[in-house]
Amino acid sequence: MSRECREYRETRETKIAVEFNLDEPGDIEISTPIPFFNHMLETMFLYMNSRAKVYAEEKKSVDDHHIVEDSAIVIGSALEKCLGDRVGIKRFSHQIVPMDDALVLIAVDISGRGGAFIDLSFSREAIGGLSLENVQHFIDSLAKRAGITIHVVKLRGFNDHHVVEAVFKGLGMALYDSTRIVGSGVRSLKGVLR
Ligand SMILES: [Mn+2]
Repeated sequence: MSRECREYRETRETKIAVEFNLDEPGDIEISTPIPFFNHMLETMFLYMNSRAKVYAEEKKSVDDHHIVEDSAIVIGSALEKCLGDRVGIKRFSHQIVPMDDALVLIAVDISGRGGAFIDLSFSREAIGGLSLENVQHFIDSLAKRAGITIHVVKLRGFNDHHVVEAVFKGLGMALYDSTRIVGSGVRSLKGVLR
């Protein structure tokens, strides 16, 4: 089985095309106007063991907000569709990810009720064109659209690049792990996960 996730969305502000595969690693091509965001998306998909293509274009140049938000919406929507009825998935995963001085905890539940609970603090305003407030906004928009509960806690770290990179690595690893097929039924007493 190979779960292929695809989505395209165009608004007056952006044009975003996303494809990735939950079961096949491979080439990762990321193209957005934000250098550090490219680096983080590449990191996330690498640790998701997913080949991926993300193309994001801003139709009206404003700042990094629309690209980050809309990319998260499109990735989240592709993931939601490709998980379908969530039959057989492991559902939960938690990761504690070190990157030198940085140590970050990520916990996900593919619950069908999307929400993000994030405890991150930074000393810098932005890195490589990415406002650091948009790290939280990316995770929040992805969680809501994909119907996934995501907790992120910075345990320690003084280098903001390391902290953010540990977050995206952990997110990739948690999304990989929680989407593994471990059974044949829906892993919920309620019987549904959407
Ligand atoms: Mn880096």
